[in-house]
Amino acid sequence: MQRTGRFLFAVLVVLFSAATSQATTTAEAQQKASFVRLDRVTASRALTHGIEIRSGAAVMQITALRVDVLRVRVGPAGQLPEDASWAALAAARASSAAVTPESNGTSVGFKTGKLHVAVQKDPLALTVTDMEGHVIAAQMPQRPIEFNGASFRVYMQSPADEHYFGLGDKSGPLDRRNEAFTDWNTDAFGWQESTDPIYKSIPYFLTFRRGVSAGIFLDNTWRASFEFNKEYRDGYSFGSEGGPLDVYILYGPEPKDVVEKWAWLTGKTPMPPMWALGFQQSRYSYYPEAEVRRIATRLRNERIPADVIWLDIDYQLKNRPFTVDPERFPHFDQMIQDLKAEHLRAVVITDLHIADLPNAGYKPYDEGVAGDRFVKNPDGSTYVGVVWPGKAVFPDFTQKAAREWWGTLYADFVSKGVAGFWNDMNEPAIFEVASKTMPDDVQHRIDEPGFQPRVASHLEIHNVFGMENSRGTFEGLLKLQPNVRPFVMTRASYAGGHRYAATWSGDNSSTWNHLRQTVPQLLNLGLSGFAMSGADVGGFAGSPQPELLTRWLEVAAFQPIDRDHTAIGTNPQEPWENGTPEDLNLRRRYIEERYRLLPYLYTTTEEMSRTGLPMMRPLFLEFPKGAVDGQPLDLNDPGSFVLGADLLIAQSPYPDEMDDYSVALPLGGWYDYWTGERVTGNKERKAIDNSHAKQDEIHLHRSLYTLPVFVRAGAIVPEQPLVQSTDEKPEGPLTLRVYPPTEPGEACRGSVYVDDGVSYDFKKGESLRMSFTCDVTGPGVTVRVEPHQGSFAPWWNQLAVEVYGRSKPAGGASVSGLDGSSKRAVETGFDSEHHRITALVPDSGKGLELQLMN
Ligand code: NBV
Repeated sequence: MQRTGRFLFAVLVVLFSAATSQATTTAEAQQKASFVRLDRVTASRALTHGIEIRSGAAVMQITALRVDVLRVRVGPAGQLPEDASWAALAAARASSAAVTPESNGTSVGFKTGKLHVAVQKDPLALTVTDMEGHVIAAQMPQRPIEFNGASFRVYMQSPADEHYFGLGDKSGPLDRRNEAFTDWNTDAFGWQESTDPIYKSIPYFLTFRRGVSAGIFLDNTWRASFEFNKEYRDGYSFGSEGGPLDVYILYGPEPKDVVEKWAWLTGKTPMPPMWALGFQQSRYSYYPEAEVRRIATRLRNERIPADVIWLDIDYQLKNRPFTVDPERFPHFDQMIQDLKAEHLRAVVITDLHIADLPNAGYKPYDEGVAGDRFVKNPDGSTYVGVVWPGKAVFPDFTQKAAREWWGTLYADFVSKGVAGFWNDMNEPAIFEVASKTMPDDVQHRIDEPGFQPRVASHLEIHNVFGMENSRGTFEGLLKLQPNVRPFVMTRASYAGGHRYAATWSGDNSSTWNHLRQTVPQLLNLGLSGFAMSGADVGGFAGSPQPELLTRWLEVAAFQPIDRDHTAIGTNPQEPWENGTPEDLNLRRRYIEERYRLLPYLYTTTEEMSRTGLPMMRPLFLEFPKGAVDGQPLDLNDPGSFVLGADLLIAQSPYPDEMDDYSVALPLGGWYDYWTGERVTGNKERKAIDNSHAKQDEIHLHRSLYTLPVFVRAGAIVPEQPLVQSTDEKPEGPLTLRVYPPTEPGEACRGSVYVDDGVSYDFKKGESLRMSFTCDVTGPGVTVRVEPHQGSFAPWWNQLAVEVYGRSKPAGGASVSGLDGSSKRAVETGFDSEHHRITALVPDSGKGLELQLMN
C-alpha cells in the first residue's frame, strides 16, 4: 500500500512539475519511451561541431568541445536531455571545435585535429580513434545502447590489456578492471575492501592501454553503475536508472593530459591554506574544553609539529549544528584564541541536519523556516529525518538562495577565528530507516542558474546533495572573508566536488588492510579530481596495534592530508599514545620530515591548483611508458605512489607481513631519499619492445624504522628547516637537494613556489617562484638557480645546496652570477653518511651558478 502510495505521489510530482514549468525534464521524456534500442543509423546530419544521428525515434548527438574532448548525448524519444550540469563547467560545455565530416558506405562521422569519430551504421556503434590509430573508446556492436523506461545502459569494448582508474573513493584495488560499482552516496561506517557503494559518486574513470589514456565521464546524478569485464570479459558497461545519457570522452594521449582535461571540464582544486598541509589531530570527540587544551599542550610539549585540532560533534549543544555546548566549552572563544596563540587552528564539524526545533530560538531552524529553505515531502510538508540532533530538517542545497543562506550561518564561527569546517553525514545519512537516507520521493526544488527551475525527486539529487552542501559552505566562507582561502572537508560528493572541498576516507578501520587501502583509495580520488584527500590516520573504527599506528603515521606523512582521527570509545590514538618511546620517536620523525618537505609539498599543491594534477600520483601517471602491458606491478601495486613528480614512496604491498618485497622502479635512475645513495636494482626484466622503457626491480627489506622513499634522478627537491607549525617562519637557508641525472645531458630540474599561505594575494602577483636546473659534465656538476619571479619576499636569504650520490668530497667549487660575473670560490662540505656534497651560498634573488668540481 505504502509503495503504491509513493508511486502515485511520484507520478503526481511529475505531472505537477510538467504543468508548472515549460521544462520537459529528462525523466519525463524518458518515461514516455518504454523500450528503445539504438541499433542502427536511420538518418544523420552534419553539425558545425559534430554530427546528429537518428536511430528510429531516438537521437544521438556527438559534438567536439575541443579537438580532444567529445560530448555524446542521447535522447530516446527524440529530444536531447536538458543541457545542464552540476559537474561540467558551463564554459566547457559551451566551447566547441570545428570538425570535418568523414563518411563512407558503412559509417558516418567526422574528424577533429586529434580524433576520428566514426559511427557504424548497422549495427550502430561509435568508435573514437586517435591519429595514430589507437582506439580510444568503442561501443560493442553486439550491444547497442538500450533504454528500458528511464534506465539505460551503454556497452564498450575492453581489450585485455586496457586498465581502468578513478571512480572516486571506491574501495578495492587501484585498477578497476574486473570490478563492478554502484554510485549511490552511502554512509558506510566500517566499510571494507569490497564494500560498495560508499560515500561518493564520481562517475568518471580513466582508461589506460599501452601508454595511451582517455577519460570517460557519465554526467548523470541518478543511481548509476559501472562494471568492468563482468558481463563480457572483453567489455565494460555503464548505465543509470534514470536521468540523462550524457557522456564526455577526454583524449590524452598521456594520462596526465587526461587529468588536465578533467580539470578543464570540471574545474581545479582551489589553492588550500598552507596550514591544511600540516599535521592535524582529531578524534570523535575531544571534549570538554580542558581536553582540547590538554591535546594542544601535549602536541607542543612532545614537539610534534602540528597545525590543526578538530572538534567533532560533542562540542555542540545536543548535537545541534552551529551551537556550542556552554557547559563543556564555557570559554569557547577564548579557547580558539589560545589555540591560535599556540599556532594551532580549529576545524569544527557543522553537519547539514538542522535540529527540528520550532519556537526554541534556534537560528538555523527559524531562519530556514522563514526562508522556506528545507526539502519537502510530496504533500508539501517539510521532510523530517532522525540524525544526531534527533528529528532534523535539511536545507535544499539545489537552490542557490538556500546555499547562500547556509553560508551565512558560518559568520559567527568565522568571527570567533575558527579556521576550517567539516561537512559530515551529507550523503545524506539518516538514522532509523533501512535505506539509511531520505525517501526517494523527497522533493528538491531546483532553482539554479543554468538549470530550468523544476521539482526533482531525491532519486535525482541524492548523489549531488553532499557536493552542493559543501559548495554552500565554501562559497559562504568566501563571501564572509573574500581574501581568505576556505578550508572545507566533505564526506559525500559528486564529480566536480573538488572545487569546493577536500575529502577523506570516511569511516575506515584500524586494520592493516585499511592501511593498505589508503594508497589505492587516495590515488583514485586524486585521479577523479579530489587531490586534497586523506584517510583517517590510524583508522577510525577500532584501535590500532602500536606498530600499525607507527607505520600509518609514517606513510601518511607523504599523503596530501595527514589527519589522525578515531571513533568514540576507541583507545587514545595521538602519536604519543599506544606505543613505546621508540614508536613515538619514529612517529615524530616522519611528521618532522613532512614539515621539512613543506616547500616541496606546497610547490606541488600550487601545481595541483594550476593544472589539476593530483599531489599523490600512481606510477603510471608519471611514467606511462614504464607501465606497458605485461608489467602489471606498476598498475596495481597497493604500496607504491609518487608524491609530486619526484618522490616515490614504496610501502610494502602487504604491510603486515614480515617478508622482504620488491618494487619496480621506472627506469631513469633513483636515489634513496634517506641515505642519498644511488639505487641500483636488478634489471633482469626485459623491455617488451625498445620503444617502451623497462623497469628496474629492487628488493626491499621491511623495517619499522625506514619507510622506503626514492627520489627520481634529475630532481631538485626544495626543503626547509624544521618548524612546529606552518605559521612559524623557518630559520635558516632554503635547502636544494640536487639528485643528478644518470647520464650527462639528461634533464635535471626543480622549482619552489611560496606565498603568504592564507590569502589570494598570489593572484595579484604576491608570490615567488624560483626554478633550478643541474648539469652533469665531465669535470663536475653545475647547479643553476634562476632569478626570483614575483614580488613575494622569501623567508630565506641563503641556499644550502646538497648534491647527492657523491662518494668523495668536491675537488673545488665556485659560485657566480648568471652573467658569469663575480665568480668566487666557495667552501664545500662532504657528508659520507648521506653521500652528499654541501655548499652554502647567498640568494640575492638574481640567480646564480654553482660549480662543483669532481
Ligand atoms: O561526527 C562523528 C563521526 C565522525 O567522527 C566521522 O569521521 C564521520 O565519518 N561521524 C562520521 C558520525 C558517525 C560515526 C559513527
